[in-house]
Amino acid sequence: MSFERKVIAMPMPHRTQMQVIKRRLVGKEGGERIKELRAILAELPGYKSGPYADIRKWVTGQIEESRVRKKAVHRDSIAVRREGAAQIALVGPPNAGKSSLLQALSSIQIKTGDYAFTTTRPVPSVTRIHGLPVQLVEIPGLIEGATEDRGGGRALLGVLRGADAIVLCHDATAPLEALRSVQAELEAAGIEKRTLVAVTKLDEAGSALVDEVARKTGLSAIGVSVLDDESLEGFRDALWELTGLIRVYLRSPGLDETEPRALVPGSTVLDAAQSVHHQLAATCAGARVSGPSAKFDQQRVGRDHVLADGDTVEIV
Ligand SMILES: Nc1nc2c(ncn2[C@@H]2O[C@H](COP(=O)(O)OP(=O)(O)O)[C@@H](O)[C@H]2O)c(=O)[nH]1
Ligand SMILES: [Mg+2]
Repeated sequence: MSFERKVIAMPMPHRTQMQVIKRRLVGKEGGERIKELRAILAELPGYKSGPYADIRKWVTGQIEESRVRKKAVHRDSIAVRREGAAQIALVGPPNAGKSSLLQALSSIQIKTGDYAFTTTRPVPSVTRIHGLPVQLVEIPGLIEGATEDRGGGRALLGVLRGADAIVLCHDATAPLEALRSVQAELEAAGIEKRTLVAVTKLDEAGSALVDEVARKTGLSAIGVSVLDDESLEGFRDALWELTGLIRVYLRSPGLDETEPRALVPGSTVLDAAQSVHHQLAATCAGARVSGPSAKFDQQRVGRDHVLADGDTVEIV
């Protein structure tokens, strides 16, 4: 039985009760939110009037709202189950080399072809970057008029909305207008995410093109060719940077991790402990930190110490 559950069963002012309920709902969406709301409803005293009746009414209303939202979300998206530390969508005109990139970065087999619309559904694939899994999702042929749902574009835009970041793929041998129309589509749909332009098939063009694309799009750009392993490594690094996450190596008694954990920037020692187990967070008094956020190796810090990318953290 969780801490929150016990709290809700105790008599307490209804204002506090409301706060507890809201805290239980933080971060819960769709079916998960509805399930939690139902559980809360079952735990509430069944008074027909007074503050508890108001709370019941609020919870019931939330169930209904969540149901409507769940349906709307489902209609407008082709669900892509999230996996890994972050989800990055690969967008671009047909033939931009999206499937080839996905294939080069992971072990899955994807159809590629010289003709348009080889791929018709979003294709997710997990790639490991610096020891952490990152999900890449190829968004097939997002074309002009997607916001008006041409080519099933609206569902694809829904997937983009859910992604953490976007890679715009531009074929080095194609005119820039093709990319511009994709950019315009994203703008029209109000999608603003961290974005990187991948100038693909760089083996067929000079690297000066990368700067030109960056200048003309106003975005950072990186050149890549599936035929050049070094460029693929550089692309991986750029993808990690795009996630905006930090990598932290955690050590604590009974926890022997060789792979790092991904945390959001600004995470503290306490957040790191929490990512392992709330028990560890509860007993965490601080840590010994080595790496970019430490003044020296094994620096003893408190639980509020803010971590940085590449830190090694020994919870104490
Ligand atoms: N020379 C070269 N050709 C590539 C590269 N990446 C993809 N291609 C070719 O470009 C065509 C379209 O690639 P594909 O990955 O299917 O594009 P998508 O429609 O964006 O998924 C295929 O014929 C690929 O072989 C690359 O880095 N260099
Ligand atoms: Mg494809």
